[in-house]
Amino acid sequence: MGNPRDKEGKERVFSGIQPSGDMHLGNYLGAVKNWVTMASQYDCIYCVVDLHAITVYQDPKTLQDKSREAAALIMAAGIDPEKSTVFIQSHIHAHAELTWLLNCLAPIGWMQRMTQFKEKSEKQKENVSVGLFGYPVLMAADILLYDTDLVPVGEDQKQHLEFTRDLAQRFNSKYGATFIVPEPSIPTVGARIMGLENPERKMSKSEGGEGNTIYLLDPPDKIRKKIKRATTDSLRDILFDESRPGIYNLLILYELFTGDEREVIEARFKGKGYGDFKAELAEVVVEGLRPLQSRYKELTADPTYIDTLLSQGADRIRPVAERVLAKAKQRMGVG
Ligand code: AQP
Repeated sequence: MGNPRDKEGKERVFSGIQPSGDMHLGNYLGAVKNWVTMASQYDCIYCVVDLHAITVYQDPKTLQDKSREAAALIMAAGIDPEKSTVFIQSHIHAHAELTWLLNCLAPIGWMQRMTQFKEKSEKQKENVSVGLFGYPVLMAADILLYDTDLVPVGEDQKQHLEFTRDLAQRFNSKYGATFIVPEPSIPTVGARIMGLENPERKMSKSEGGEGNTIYLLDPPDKIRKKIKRATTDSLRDILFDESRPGIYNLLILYELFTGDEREVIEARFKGKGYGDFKAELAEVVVEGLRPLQSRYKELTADPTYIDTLLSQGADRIRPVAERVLAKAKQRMGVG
């Protein structure tokens, strides 16, 4: 069933990325690549969620730069801003306003069960803000504001999407049908990319050292160096064996960039050493990122161009958010 508010009858997809650092291969292979695939089939809204990023401290100037960089990278990866909507969350005030309305409806017991909050607050005990606790409510507002049908979610965001659904249903049953209850869309391909130095933990913007993460804008030599130094093990066979997290993670990268079958890859490297494999993987990653990097350069050659695209994106979608917000306020008797 198409979204009743989409002219072409396509279902609507919403997803976001935090500008909390430099975008990396995990973001690309686990999320953005799938966004590109979805864009041909759905009415897609992709949001750079700067309000989510500030739930932990961000240097203000860096945050502004990284927000634009993330938007440009999404477009460079293949999202056409004419066909999909790309915008910065804080450019549409309705996100913050709906968050407040939903805050007043979200039971604190539900919030206390959120595992991401437990993990993140454990890591930064001294500095846990109310905003970090309220992160799932802001995410619910993002999704519900656009009559979203589908939300692509990885393992780590499943609980937040379930929370969004519960909150939408709670609102609808208390105040009357207002929000579309979104469904999760589990990507058919995509993977959890692990760190290069510490393959036991996911590759991340904010965790692990420089050598742990391949950033989308890393120059070729940096990529080669990082892959060369990636942690493996003392064994020799190049096999997709999950019990060997280092080599397994590198093989996943090779698989995702080449699209080759696992048996073909294993056969290709039979009898070869880790050094040969890493050298070939590095070239595959360098070549795989080349088109994205050159498109990024073009898009950012004129520094005002991305801002123009982003303000057009926000202008196009703002009326949807305002209409849904007005309906929610009216239902609650606010205003
Ligand atoms: N290592 C990863 N493997 C696969 N997918 C990943 N994602 C993040 N890291 C990996 C996916 O990228 C999307 C956007 O993520 P986000 O901006 O919400 O940030 P995050 O999930 O909290 O992960 P980061 O990039 O490491 O940021 P920090 O360090 O700030 O927490 C999501 O769909 C996410 O699943």
